[in-house]
Amino acid sequence: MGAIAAGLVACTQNKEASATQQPKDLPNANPFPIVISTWPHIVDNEVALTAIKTGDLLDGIEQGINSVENNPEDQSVGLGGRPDRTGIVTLDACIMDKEHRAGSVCYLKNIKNPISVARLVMQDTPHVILAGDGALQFALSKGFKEEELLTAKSKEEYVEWLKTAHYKPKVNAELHDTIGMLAIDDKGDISGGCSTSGLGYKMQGRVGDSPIIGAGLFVDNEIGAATATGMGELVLTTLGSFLTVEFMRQGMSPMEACKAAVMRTVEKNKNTYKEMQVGYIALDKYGRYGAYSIQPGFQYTVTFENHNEVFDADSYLD
Ligand code: SD4
Repeated sequence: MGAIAAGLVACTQNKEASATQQPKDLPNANPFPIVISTWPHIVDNEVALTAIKTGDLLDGIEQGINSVENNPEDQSVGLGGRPDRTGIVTLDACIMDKEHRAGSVCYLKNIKNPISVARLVMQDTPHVILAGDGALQFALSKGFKEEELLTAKSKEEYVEWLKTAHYKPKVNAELHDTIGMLAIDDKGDISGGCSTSGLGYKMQGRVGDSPIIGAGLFVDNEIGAATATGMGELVLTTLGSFLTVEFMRQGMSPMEACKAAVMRTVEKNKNTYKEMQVGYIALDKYGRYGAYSIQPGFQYTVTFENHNEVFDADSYLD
């Protein structure tokens, strides 16, 4: 078995991996840097990897996520994101770095790169979260330009949706709303980011898990990082990314930790989880990674030198 294949089996497919398995026992770790992201993001992960190799870790996270935010064909994030039920695109994003600093924006309108604004909140303000008009004013003061984010395609779908205005949030491989990205550089430092237009046709003013540190994203450079996708309300009420990192702190592998966090969601939402999707990806200090979701169909992308691949996450339901 090749080095890469061995690492992948150990990290993503070994459902039976013992909770006590130690990193030193793992065969052939993959080369650093490593970038992982929720959903298929081959091009964007490659952008991140290149930026990490030529610049630094945070540049990689920011530029990788910018690559999705700038793509009008991607209706999950930034330009072209699906609007709320009043037809307005509102964006949420957060970033967390190896120094345990964090920045976030919520309910940001008309600025297509919320992850970049979140980075500046982290670096240039005494705060972690800026919301709404304050976030917009801050972005403008930093030179960001306002633009219409609702593309013709997203508008057309929204107008169609208005005919019934039936709200049933659905998250699957075709219909998802978030990129969460985690990376470890060649020094073994970890950072991550998360950006979203939130659930399509959400109520006006709704903010999900994605900009909330501990819910949509958490990084602890001593342990690892995790990020979430899916029904934000369920991630918020279990602080799922924080929980996943804490499970890794207790000795679980990334995949085991993602599974344990999903199981917490299932246990706490016994009557509703069958209709809901929540998925986590995680990366640990040793470069191991894993993912798990409630429903099948959650995919994630793993990228390192000479390797860029989309995987199906294991899931609780078949
Ligand atoms: C939210 N977690 O706003 C996001 C949505 C998402 O794939 O991840 N969709 O609740």
